[in-house]
Amino acid sequence: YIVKDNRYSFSYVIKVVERLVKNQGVKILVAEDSTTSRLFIKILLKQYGFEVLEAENGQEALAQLEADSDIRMLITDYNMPLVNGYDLVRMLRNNNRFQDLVIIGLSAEGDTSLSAKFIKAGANDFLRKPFYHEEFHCRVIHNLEAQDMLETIRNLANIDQLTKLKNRRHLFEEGGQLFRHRKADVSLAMMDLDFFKKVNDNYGHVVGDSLLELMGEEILEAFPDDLTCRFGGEEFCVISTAPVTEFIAKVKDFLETIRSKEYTDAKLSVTCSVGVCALPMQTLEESIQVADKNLYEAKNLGRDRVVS
Ligand code: GH3
Ligand code: MG
Ligand code: MG
Ligand code: MG
Ligand code: MG
Repeated sequence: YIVKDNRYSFSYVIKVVERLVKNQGVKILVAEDSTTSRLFIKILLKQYGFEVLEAENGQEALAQLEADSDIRMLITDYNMPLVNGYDLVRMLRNNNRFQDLVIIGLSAEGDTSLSAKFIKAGANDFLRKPFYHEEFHCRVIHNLEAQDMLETIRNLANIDQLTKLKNRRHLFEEGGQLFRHRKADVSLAMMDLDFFKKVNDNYGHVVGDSLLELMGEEILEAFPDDLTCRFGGEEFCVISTAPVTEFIAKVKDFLETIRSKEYTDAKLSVTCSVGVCALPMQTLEESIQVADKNLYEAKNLGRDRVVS
């Protein structure tokens, strides 16, 4: 399949081989009622290294997508019994869970308005049957690559590269939403490592950075269900929708955990001071202000504690 066509340049062949490796284990669902058409698409996708799942109609496809969140792409025919491809795409795009699913619509020649229908409903791309293998391959790959790039960009925009926690930009976006659409408790903790400057002064910035990285891991582990961010420097912010007392208990457990361990090759001891805003505030900004005031007090009272 790769070398058969001598129009391909060497660098293109290399790219295809890399892609074959990358495609291993990537799941694609093919929704198509025609058995021959489904088999044909399946064979092509398998040649490219993909794992292929099949559905005979839109209803079956929806059930499979709901049961398996690892499915990256849906290739769907238009005319199918029970639920057609267009209605399937509309249902999927109305559900937040399926926003990142890559969708390619398919339909037989003659249905000229269907491509517009599919794309308007939220499909990423469209192919008319019958199609050339090369075009099919390119569209599948290009759409997956675009999705990968989007994912990379999203991560770069929202994640702090050192600690792997969410960054400040994401905090204000997501945290702001949490406050605006709040149903019950929203608590916020501002955390600041104690005497962190000494770590840098005594052991250097590289060790300081490693310690921050490890603190990121500890915070992710201690607050798996909460919004965990690096606010800046050695300050972190956690926003939780758990009941306030439960949240404060978790913060205390976190302080106990880091207090009892040694970090990096330098076997560093580290503690942290925390200010919690447990009041039902209207906005994220107000909540941060209260938490900051409590953090300041925690520092003044001798550090390594929570003030709420
Ligand atoms: P306190 O207990 O009052 O919070 O003392 P502190 O030394 O932690 O407080 P201060 O805010 O004065 O110092 C924080 C230090 O954190 C200053 C800065 O050198 C260090 N820091 C901030 N960001 C980074 C980083 O990304 N890497 C490293 N290595 N150090 C950082
Ligand atoms: Mg059909
Ligand atoms: Mg600080
Ligand atoms: Mg300080
Ligand atoms: Mg500090």
